Amino acid sequence: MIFDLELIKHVYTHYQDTVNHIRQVIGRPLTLTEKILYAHLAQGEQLKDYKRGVDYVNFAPDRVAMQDATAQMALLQLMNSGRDRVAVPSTVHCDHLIQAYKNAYDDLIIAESNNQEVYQFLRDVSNKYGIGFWKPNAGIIHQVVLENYAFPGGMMIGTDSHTPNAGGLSMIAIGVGGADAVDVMAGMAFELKMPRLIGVKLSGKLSGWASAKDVILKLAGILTVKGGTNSIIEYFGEGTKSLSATGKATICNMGAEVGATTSIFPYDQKSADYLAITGRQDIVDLATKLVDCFNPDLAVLNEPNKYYDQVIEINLSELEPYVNGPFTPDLAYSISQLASAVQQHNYPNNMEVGLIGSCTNSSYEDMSRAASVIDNATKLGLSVKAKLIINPGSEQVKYTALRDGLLDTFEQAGAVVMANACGPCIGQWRRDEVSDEHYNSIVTSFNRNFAKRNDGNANTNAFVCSPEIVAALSIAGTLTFNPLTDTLTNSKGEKVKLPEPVGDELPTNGFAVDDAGYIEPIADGSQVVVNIAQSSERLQALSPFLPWDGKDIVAQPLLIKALGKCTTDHISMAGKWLKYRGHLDNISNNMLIGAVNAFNEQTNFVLDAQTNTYLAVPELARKFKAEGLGSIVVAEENYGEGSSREHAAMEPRFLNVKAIVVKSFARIHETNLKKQGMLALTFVNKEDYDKVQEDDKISILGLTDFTPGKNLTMVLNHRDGNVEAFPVAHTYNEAQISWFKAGSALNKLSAEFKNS
Ligand code: MIC
Ligand code: SF4
Repeated sequence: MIFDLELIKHVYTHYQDTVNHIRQVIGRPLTLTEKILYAHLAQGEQLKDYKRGVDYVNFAPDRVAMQDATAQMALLQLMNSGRDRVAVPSTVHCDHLIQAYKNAYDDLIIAESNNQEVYQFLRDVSNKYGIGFWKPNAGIIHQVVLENYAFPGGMMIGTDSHTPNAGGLSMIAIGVGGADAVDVMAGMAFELKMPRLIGVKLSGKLSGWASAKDVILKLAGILTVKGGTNSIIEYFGEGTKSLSATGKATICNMGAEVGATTSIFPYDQKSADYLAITGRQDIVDLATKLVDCFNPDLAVLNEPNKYYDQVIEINLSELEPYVNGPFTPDLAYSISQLASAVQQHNYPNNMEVGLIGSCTNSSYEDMSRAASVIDNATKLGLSVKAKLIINPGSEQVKYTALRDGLLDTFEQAGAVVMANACGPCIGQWRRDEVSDEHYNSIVTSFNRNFAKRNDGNANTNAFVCSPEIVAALSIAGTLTFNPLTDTLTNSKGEKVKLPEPVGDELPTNGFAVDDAGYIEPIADGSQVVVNIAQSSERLQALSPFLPWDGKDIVAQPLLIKALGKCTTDHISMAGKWLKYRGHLDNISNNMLIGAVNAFNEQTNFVLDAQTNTYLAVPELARKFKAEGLGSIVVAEENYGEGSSREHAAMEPRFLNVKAIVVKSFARIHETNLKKQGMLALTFVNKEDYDKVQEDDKISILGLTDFTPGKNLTMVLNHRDGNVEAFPVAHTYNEAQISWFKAGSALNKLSAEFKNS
């Protein structure tokens, strides 16, 4: 079955004319990104050459996808929006809430029982509002979207930061918070700052141990975790043509790790092959006629420096495998540098667990190449030293890999195959065998490796790499092993070298699946009643946030001044907290518990200056709230990096934090804060961060004249009586200021629906 075929036909009908028109109006050759973005301008939005990195533009995405951990909050907001049916095709995917423990079968039974209430809620709301529902074990959102919904030249948003995965099939796919998704599902536009364009020219061809993943691991080292902020990465050049569609998706997926708004590849034969084998020949027939629309103009290819804001070149023929980490995905070591880095930094060399899967690397090709490494090792008399865990990306990949014997290869070598779900990638991993003091290394084919992310242990050093390198390092059981050059000793005492991985990009016998796990919403959901039990620990109906009181923020205490990296995993941890994603009050108990207090370098231990005692961050915030006080959060660079989870913005809003003042923000998080009616501000002079003291009373002045482009003033009243004042900047436009005044974007939206 092809989803949305009518919609896609509709999108394609005038595509060529639209692109011609855009080129004419803009008056220059177009990049691929520009073709798709401008073809999706919202109704009423003027077609003109928008200033990249400056202008806010309204778009009309074709579809929305949500995963279960973010869908709960998104759908709770949708229920308050005043709308009764989604305006664009939307789906919910149950992938984040299944804990990996024993094996796929047992874990699924436990997940279905533990999460019954949440799954039922998601299903009911999906039925009511006409949303497609992918049940638990159907697969990870981005893999399922790639297999079923992504189409060249389309535009989608998804409540997950790795939504850009669909860029592998030439779709502009952007990760957003739930509030953005609600706008689009409610029939409103999606607002985005016109992104800058980073062109990445790929030449040459991959060979040997190098894989698509290594392109983005290398790029992460070049761009760092904030180098892609407010940018779209567009890949071009001869090298793109040799990469499989799923390999391209891997690269686009992990563009999230450099902060990119999204990433995209041009449409080519590999895209067509993938669409065809996943049952979408009709789309190929249509898209093939529009190849020019789904590729950059020739003039752009000839003079990329003229059309992209930055151009980076990567020669695939010279690419080495990379292993990035620990604790940040941009610490890139090529495999030949890794051994000395391990020694120099004292990373635990004993590699204890290898994990293959996640939305980044769980395609058939990934499984097949990793299985070839294991198979070769077995034939050479080598065993797998580390524990090996596999999470297939979708039921379709799993079913096909099982049919083709790939899963047998893993299992015979001692690997455990878990559910088709996120599992250990998001801390849904019951790793009973190690304590939290245990200093150890793991390698994963995932995309992120922030502290505590996988097993909740701050002493676990997680490294990310390709599935084939995970397999090789798992066989060796050490980080310092370089499969390109080193040998291992087999059961007979012989020194053997692992042959290079080989694999099938696509299954020779096609994909197969018994039950892919999709449930169509009922035609008329108006009678569906969505129940939220008053006593529920997991779900809580949302009460609208209060509107702004019309006053400046005066003399509020500091809640925490965070030191160093403060990702959404630090602000609103996942793992065991995922179960509260539908209950704002309960999940607020994890607010900023992972952030490091700049004054004592401890986590979740902040000064209550009134009583001179130290409390947990949420506890102190609740105390202030109970006393009718607000508070201020101060932090450093790229605050809110990582996930799209809007809980990281809603929790401070709920606990009465008045402003988040940082050196810089990650894109999705900054928008999430604005949407929830929070103040997201940046230091004009980054050194002003140093002036903030633990027992300060902080004011934010200028709100009565809150205007786009005009700085506000932050005043620090130090305990010794000294006062320091300095400017703080913001990026709010008129509409966003109106959200702040209304208390949240949702308040504004529902008021508009009531009045219409
Ligand atoms: C992640 O990889 O961090 C997540 C969990 O998929 C998040 C979404 C979430 O927090 O639910 C993301 O990437 O947006
Ligand atoms: Fe799931 Fe991990 Fe992908 Fe996030 S990054 S969607 S947790 S597999």
